[in-house]
Amino acid sequence: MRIDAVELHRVGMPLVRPFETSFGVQTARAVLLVRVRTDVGDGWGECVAGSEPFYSSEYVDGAAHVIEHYLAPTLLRAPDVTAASVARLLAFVAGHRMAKAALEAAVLDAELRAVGRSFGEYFGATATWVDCGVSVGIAPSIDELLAEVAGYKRIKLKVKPGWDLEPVARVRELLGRDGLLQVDANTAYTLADAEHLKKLDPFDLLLIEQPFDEEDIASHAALAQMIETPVCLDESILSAALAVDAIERGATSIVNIKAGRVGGYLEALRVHDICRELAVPVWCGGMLETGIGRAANVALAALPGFTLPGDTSASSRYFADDLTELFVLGTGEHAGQLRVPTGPGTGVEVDEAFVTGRALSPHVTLRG
Ligand code: OSB
Ligand code: MG
Repeated sequence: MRIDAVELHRVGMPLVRPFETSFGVQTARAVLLVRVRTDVGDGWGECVAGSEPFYSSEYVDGAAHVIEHYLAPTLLRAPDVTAASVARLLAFVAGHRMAKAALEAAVLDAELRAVGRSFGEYFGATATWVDCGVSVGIAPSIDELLAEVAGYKRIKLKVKPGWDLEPVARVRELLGRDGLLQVDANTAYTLADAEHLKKLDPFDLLLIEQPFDEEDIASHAALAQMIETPVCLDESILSAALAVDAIERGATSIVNIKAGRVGGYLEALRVHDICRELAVPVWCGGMLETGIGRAANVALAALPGFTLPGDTSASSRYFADDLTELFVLGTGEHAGQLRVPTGPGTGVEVDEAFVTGRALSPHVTLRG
């Protein structure tokens, strides 16, 4: 296809409750969306970068800048673009994976809508419903935390030094022995905390996610030798090649897959495929996505290697309203699950009036 224009939209999405992690408290998302206008139709992609460079080095203003000045001009100059060619076309820019992923997703959305195929079908989804987990921020008190954790297939607690053993013990007590429970430290510890983290062993956690720095594969491998709880990397897994490296070094025995973090859904598929070959379970991470990113994540989570519930929560967990139809948990046999969209592209429709009404600044249109 030929890309005629790339639009950048910034939308303010207030959160229904503050979301606290070891890197700070968030009360709203300033979402960067890209729309590609092509000769076969339009497509939308969501950039998962945060407003500030705390989870990763990427952030919204940086992503918008690199798209405007480097990435979009390249796609606009290319005579023929497909989702499968976007990563190669943009490889001359180092890093900026979340920015690249947003463009690739938009191109894929346009491409699939034009032929009436869904993301799930294109990805090779095998499930029609996916099990959902919920990520629970650091809460002001344990009682408030306990009030938040109902209805999901598994609970993930955000932890940091000073907020770990006690909340984990209390939630384990609430869930009972069979409840699926895991923790996410977002790099808040160092290897000097290994003895402390070992005290999590009796709580039978599914995994501990990213206790140490993004670059510190060696310490994760060392910790994995010292504790019973499986170590799972998030921030460190920036590509399929890095996933293989971390697995082979014993630093991660389960992998969190986030398409934005690895540069797009196509690289996310490669992470899935190689982990499946290596018999390493994967699960779908989340970045507080609107319906655009959530739809694509749910489709990804429907692949056969996603054997653990993902951070694919209902929209209402984060937002009172959304720029697409809401994702609502199923009932009965589908309690704690979300249905995989089957419509063309992401399978959700973007409400343009919502995008305009919540715009944080006038949108920018880039043309070739
Ligand atoms: O580490 O998984 C993370 C949100 C923003 C940035 C990083 C993370 C998260 C979450 C929320 O844990 C997951 C979700 O979208 O439900
Ligand atoms: Mg994480």
